[in-house]
Amino acid sequence: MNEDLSGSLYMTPTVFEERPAIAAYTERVPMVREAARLRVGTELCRAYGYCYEPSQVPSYLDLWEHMDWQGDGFRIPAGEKVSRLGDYGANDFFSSISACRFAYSIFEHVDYRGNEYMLNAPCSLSYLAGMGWNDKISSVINWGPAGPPW
Ligand SMILES: [Ca+2]
Repeated sequence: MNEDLSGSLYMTPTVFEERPAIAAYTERVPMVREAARLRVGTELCRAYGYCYEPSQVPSYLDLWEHMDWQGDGFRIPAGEKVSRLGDYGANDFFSSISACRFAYSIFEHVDYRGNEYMLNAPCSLSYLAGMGWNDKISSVINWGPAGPPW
């Protein structure tokens, strides 16, 4: 991951030739557009698996210390955000994420800076290492029912 704030990457899952892939951009707007395009029930969920109907999963976002949703958990209610996970002893700490009804963003650095990964589907992530995010999250937003500024 690039530690230079001016060189951040904006990432969201996508589908390439019916297989899961990560779309990465140097600008935020096209990433958000791609996240908006691949919504619930689209090819994204079919490619990724581990996805649910939105009504089946909670409105809050749960992050976990270890892979497979084990260890200490941390909950972000719908529409809320945490600018410094270190204030809760949880900087660069999380390794898996439970499925959430709403879109959310995780950030490499505090104050929603550095690389961003936005997920706009009710999919759980069993191990963040596979996408390069293990023990890296420093701030997080659960966009809630309003969603991100599409
Ligand atoms: Ca970090």
